[in-house]
Amino acid sequence: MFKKTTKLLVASALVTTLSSAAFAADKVYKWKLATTWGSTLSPFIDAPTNMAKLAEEMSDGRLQIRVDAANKHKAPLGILDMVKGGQYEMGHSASYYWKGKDIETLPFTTMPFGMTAPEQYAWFYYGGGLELMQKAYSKHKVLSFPGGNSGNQMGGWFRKEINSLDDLKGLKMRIPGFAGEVLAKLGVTVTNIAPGELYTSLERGTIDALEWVSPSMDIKMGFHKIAPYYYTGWHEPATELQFLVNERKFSKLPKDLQKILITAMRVAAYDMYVENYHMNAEAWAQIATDYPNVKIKTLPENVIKAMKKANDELLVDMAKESPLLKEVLESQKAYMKKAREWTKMADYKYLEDNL
Ligand code: PYR
Repeated sequence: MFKKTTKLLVASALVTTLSSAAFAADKVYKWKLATTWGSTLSPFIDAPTNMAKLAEEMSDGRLQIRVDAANKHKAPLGILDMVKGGQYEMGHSASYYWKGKDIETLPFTTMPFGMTAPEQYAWFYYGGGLELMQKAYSKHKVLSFPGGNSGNQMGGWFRKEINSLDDLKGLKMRIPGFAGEVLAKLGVTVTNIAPGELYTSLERGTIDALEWVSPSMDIKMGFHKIAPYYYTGWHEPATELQFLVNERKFSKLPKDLQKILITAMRVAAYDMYVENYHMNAEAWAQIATDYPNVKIKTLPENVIKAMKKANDELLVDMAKESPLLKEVLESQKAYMKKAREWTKMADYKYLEDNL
């Protein structure tokens, strides 16, 4: 009798364990992601959209992520707050947009005169950058992952030519991130404006100049119709977007779905970088054929020199703000020094010899 009861108990415990395992494997997680980008803002919007599609396919429908574009949630620059607060499980944006709230998150997008995209990706994945980014976001109980890179950006659209440092004084320009700090030090009135309002702000004269991305995304915005001077880049050599994930929600996902999510983010990020390169090549060719009035310019040497000096001074100040910032800036500097020697030998020398 005792034996029979024990057997029954064991059998029923087994059934319970198996059915709860089956239940866990069947459970569908329905998440939401808020992004800074409008629903047609390719290729930025493609990174979260493709990531969600991949995650759903790889999980056989167990992880479903709805992507809400800025037109839906109406808070394009409030992504960190919404993920931190748990209204959204995930976000997709650019870390430097919340430099006013948490300066420690600024360096993970891009830095003026800093690393190029391949250098920065190497730093993120193999040079300790990803760990430092998680450290910076841990106080918000948010995880952060690379979310796609624009590569080297153009310096922006100006209504008037910049011939001297005096031309910068009093200029009103939309430019986010550390580059905004550099220009502010040289007398520019700097502001950040969400992508959806850029054209109107320039058209109405709220700003005199702006930088957005590069031909891939700029031409469709129509800036060339109202600001003919298109400057070459110095300020954003490798703009990395970020996926943000609410840490508590992530910890509740089964291990396999966590792995699927991380893989989907990494694949989608890489794909956006490549897609943007392709779109740039097409749009750059289009400028030559369709928009001959666009005037491609480079800032005068003395202006670039002054920007570099301001940048170096501001980096010294920034490193004093917190031990973590000091660690991040030192890590970026050391990594760039090492990687740049190879970039010069590989890409630069190749182009020099074969152009
Ligand atoms: C910008 O806001 O300017 C970006 O490049 C993301």
